[in-house]
Amino acid sequence: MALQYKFPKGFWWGSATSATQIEGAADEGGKGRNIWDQWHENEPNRFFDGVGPASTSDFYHLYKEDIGLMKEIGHNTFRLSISWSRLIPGGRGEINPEAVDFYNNVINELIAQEIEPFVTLYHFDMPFELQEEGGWENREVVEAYAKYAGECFRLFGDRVKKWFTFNEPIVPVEGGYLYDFHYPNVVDARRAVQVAYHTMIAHARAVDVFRAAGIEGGQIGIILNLTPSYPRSQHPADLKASNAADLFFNRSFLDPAVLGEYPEELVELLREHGQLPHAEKGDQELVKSGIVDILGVNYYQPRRVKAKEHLPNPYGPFMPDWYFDNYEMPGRKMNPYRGWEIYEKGIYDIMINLRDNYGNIQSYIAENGMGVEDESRFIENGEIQDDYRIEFISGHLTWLHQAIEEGCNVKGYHLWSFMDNWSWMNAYKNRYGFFSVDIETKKRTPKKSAHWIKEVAEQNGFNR
Ligand code: BGP
Repeated sequence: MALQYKFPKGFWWGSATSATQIEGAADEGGKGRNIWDQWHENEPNRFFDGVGPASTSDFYHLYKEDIGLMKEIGHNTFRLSISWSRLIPGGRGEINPEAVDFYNNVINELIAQEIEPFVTLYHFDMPFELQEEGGWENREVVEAYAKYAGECFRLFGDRVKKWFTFNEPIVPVEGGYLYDFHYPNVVDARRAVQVAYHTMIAHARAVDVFRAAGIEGGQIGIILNLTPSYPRSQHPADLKASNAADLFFNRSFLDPAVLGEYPEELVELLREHGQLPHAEKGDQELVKSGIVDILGVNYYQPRRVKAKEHLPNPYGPFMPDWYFDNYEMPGRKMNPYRGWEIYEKGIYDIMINLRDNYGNIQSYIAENGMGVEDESRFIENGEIQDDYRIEFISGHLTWLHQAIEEGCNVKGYHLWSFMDNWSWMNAYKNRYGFFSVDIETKKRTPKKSAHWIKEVAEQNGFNR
């Protein structure tokens, strides 16, 4: 019998992770320190249960078994990131040979198992020494990053063909410089804008270096958490609010990465408030040269927006959310175990937008997933019965399938995440994996969704 939702031949099925969240071995193998190691040391109480990044899920030691499990559940792709502070402790200078061995072993094992590595260069993990120099506020750090990227292409580009410069670059801007959930815990919109701008410049420099490296069959992209912005109503004030949120949180990276330039409206808004970042001569051309081949899309939840009810103090410091309030739409479907909205059609709306306004760029779902607190309450016969996750994934895949039917150029799906992992300040609070991880023993156990995705990958589709 024909499958109800059959995906195009060659569709990528896999899951996504990042170095700091899974590797552990934070002080092993010659790794340097990154901002997470340091922040946890300074303020352990800001992390859920006080748990830091020291050992996480221990992929550093268990990668071979993990890749075996990926194979078992039908993955043909796996998304991981390289830890800058592991490869180049301190961020500049000598390469750490133990890190080269580790990443070579991981990549070779993936390829031996016919699992395509999708590799991110930067997933929130600034080497601490470079943060001390100002991190992304300092243009010299951009050059250090370009060198690091070049080393990655040189060392691994013969085998890795799908590269991504950044994961969710807006998140360190929001977290580190606006809303206090990433180091360095600054709240200053002017500095946030500079950090965002330099991140994009760093992206463009890495793309330049990538082009110069001439990696045969290689493609380069960026991974953005595109959060569709839905207004409360069609009232002009709500529309304006929703447009502003879209400009700040989506288009500030999407437009330069895919179209090679910033939206004029965004530039105007910043100019109006005297918030334009410091730029250098030649930057416009540089941003143009950073146009990507491929785009990774992370989608968890939409942003519902209404016009600001109380006008902000015009004499206070400028903040992007001056322009909108979040709107708690009555009746919206919520993830009862995490508090985020679930809106499956958002994934379709993102794809239609990319098709119609961004040249139908080749894209992948680089993250989509459902975080759940304390999944042990769902154990039956020794296995977590995560039917809610199966429902979450299939709901999103149904809309992704619809987008593909309508001509969208989306080629794969990565669940966040392969296994439960350490999630920044939330540590192990929200569990996302196809496999659960006992954080003491590091034992992996498949959840019901692991068996389900195996079948989906093997049939290249599913019935609902
Ligand atoms: C995304 C990040 C991931 C991961 C995920 C889940 O924004 O790219 O690194 O952390 O969010 O987040 P949380 O554990 O806070 O639910």
